[in-house]
Amino acid sequence: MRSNTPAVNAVTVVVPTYNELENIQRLVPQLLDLDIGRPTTLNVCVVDDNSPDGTGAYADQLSASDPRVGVVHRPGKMGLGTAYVAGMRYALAHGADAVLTMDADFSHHPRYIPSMVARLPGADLVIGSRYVAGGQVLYPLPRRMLSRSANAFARITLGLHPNDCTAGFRLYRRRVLESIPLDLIFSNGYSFLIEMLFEVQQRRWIVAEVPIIFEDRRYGQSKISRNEILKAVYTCVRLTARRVTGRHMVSKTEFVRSK
Ligand SMILES: Nc1nc2c(ncn2[C@@H]2O[C@H](COP(=O)(O)OP(=O)(O)OP(=O)(O)O)[C@@H](O)[C@H]2O)c(=O)[nH]1
Ligand SMILES: [Mg+2]
Repeated sequence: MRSNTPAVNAVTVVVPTYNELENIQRLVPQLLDLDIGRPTTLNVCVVDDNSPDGTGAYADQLSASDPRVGVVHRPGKMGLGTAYVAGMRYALAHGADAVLTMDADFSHHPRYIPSMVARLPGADLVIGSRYVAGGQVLYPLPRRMLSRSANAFARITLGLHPNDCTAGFRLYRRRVLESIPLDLIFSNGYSFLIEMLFEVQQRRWIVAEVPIIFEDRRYGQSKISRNEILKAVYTCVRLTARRVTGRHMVSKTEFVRSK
């Protein structure tokens, strides 16, 4: 287990978006109004994939009126996993000590962010967790069952310890992201979350969970496809093979360093 846990001064919230105009109009102002405990500052990075509904253009307006808001534009819908990576890279390049990822649709409510930041001392990754005491999922039953099964499958096949392994509501310390060669993550969609957690656990970073109540989106449409289930299974199989063979991802820079 790794131990020393310095205080964080700057948190960047990464919000991937695809057609989330109604949500982003509400979410970003709420994020900027949050009190996450002085002297920690909060910045926002919207990663938009050229949303036809104008989410990206709206995010640009927010950015022009408040320097705490940044926008990463990508030319088309390229998947949630690479959107997270683009946002993480932006945040690290702009001096973030910690990076929080969340959905735009209020399933991850900003009200939980202060408790996630407060949990960071003593942890390297904090998960906004649906599956610890006090957590809950307010989805219709079939979606709840799907979510539970995906989570159980990932935990069992990969030996992951956290209760909620598929949550996108996460707060990573900078050093955690710097320890993982993000360019070598192979999962692009929602299974990116499973692969990232696997890499975090492999490196023995300390993971904490704080309970959240996950609500269904009120505005806009879901982007998750049936394909994501197959992709998650593929991710688990590929990572299991890596576990069994004892081969871990090594980036070119790590390789050079270790020679
Ligand atoms: N930039 C980018 N964002 C994406 C992409 N796919 C999904 N998102 C965003 O990722 C977040 C999660 O997507 P959702 O469609 O809410 O997925 P979900 O929460 O599993 O599904 P719902 O239950 O319908 O909400 C949202 O903020 C989306 O706008 C993508 O390809 N690119
Ligand atoms: Mg959602």
